[in-house]
Amino acid sequence: MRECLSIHVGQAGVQIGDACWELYCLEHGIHPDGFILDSKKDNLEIAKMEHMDASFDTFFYETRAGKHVPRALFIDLEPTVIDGIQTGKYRSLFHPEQLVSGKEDAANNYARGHYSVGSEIIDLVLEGIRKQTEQCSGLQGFLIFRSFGGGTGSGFTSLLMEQLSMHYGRKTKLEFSVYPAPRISTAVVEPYNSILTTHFTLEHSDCTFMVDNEALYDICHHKLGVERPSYTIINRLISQVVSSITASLRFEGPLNVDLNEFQTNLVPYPRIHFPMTAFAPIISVDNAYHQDFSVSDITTACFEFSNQLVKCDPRLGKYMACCLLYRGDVVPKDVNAAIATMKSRDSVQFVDWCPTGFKVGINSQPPTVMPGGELAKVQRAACMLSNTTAVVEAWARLDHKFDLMYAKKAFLHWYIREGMEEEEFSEAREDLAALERDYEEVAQSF
Ligand SMILES: Nc1nc2c(ncn2[C@@H]2O[C@H](COP(=O)(O)OP(=O)(O)OP(=O)(O)O)[C@@H](O)[C@H]2O)c(=O)[nH]1
Ligand SMILES: [Mg+2]
Repeated sequence: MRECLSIHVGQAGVQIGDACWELYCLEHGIHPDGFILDSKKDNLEIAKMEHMDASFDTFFYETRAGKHVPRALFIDLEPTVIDGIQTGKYRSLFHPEQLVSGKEDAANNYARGHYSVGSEIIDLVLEGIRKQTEQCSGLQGFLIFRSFGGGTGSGFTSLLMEQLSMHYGRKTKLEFSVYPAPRISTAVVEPYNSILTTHFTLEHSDCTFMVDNEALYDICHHKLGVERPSYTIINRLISQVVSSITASLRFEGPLNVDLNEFQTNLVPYPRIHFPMTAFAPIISVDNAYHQDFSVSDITTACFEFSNQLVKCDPRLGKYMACCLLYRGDVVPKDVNAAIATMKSRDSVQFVDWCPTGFKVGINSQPPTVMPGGELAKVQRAACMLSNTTAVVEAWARLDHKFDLMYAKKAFLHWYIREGMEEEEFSEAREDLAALERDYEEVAQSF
């Protein structure tokens, strides 16, 4: 067994978690109460008897009564977002101990999440994690979901990551992190929180998949025709991407490639661990009629700016690695042809120390969509994970915003008041400058 424990931190982490678990349940035929849908039950029983596909045990554990419980923990420093889950459609899916909340939030302040408020709840959270890991026979690692910009998402997560490294040694830690977007965020200090948390988690995180709210907002607006996309809609799109990335851990198949293998290919140096994600097709129910997307179409689309989940221009950078995760009705012959076409394009440049290899996984399960959602049901989809030096653009943008405020020492007193020292700001900022330089260096030719 290679179990994964998902940890959802702060509002963004919890709400994205809500969307992900809803989708996982639909994909595996698990009812909101945790029981397997009747129509599938017999098949599953047979499958289990033949030791076949019960692969989703990596993400769910089964109680003696036959209920499937997510291997997950939801954490927020204040109660309202978690209350939403406790009163929502999937309320009975989780054990109450999996939903941990405190009384007051971190008020967009990294220092409150990491020190004052966060430190009060950390033991309870670690105890919750310990209980979840007791249900595992061979824990593979942790998947951590959070925003960079929130006080809890930034501050508490970095506290938690340190603790996880301490207690669980080298167990893999993968992150899904929301990159702040001025258009939909409310806090001016998000660049501070983002830089601080990136610095303090850099050595604890093995791989961070960033999703940029600005990019997601635009995708929902332009591709799904939603005037003002809500978090619910944005999170559903994120859940599709998360599902594609985790599918190899939850389903079996001959062409399935384990996430570990992708990771090995994606991260050439420990610090250069922020692959960009792209997803295709993203098509609304209204527009899907009569459209068919070939393997070639979806592969090409993954290289298009409008399908990227982080705003940066890959034509300005070089690729270090490129992984394509297909699901649905996809055969290797078509994939090879599509990749050959992409490789011949001038816009797709690899660093010269890296073979222009593409790692490919195919999962035969077609994507599932949420009933009543905006996304159309399609027969096949692709998710591209690429480590490109172009993401340095995203860091440079944040660093610049940090500098503007920091030059005036604006808002610093809020952090100092909660026990932080100014040196931590300059230390974090210097580290991010070093990260920018690291990216420039790997792009250089010999
Ligand atoms: N994609 C997405 N982004 C979100 C969601 N909720 C909040 N955000 C973004 O997350 C950032 C704010 O962080 P939150 O996660 O709300 O904050 P928190 O972690 O709860 O921390 P505090 O409330 O400060 O204690 C902003 O950039 C928001 O745009 C969500 O459900 N989905
Ligand atoms: Mg909050």
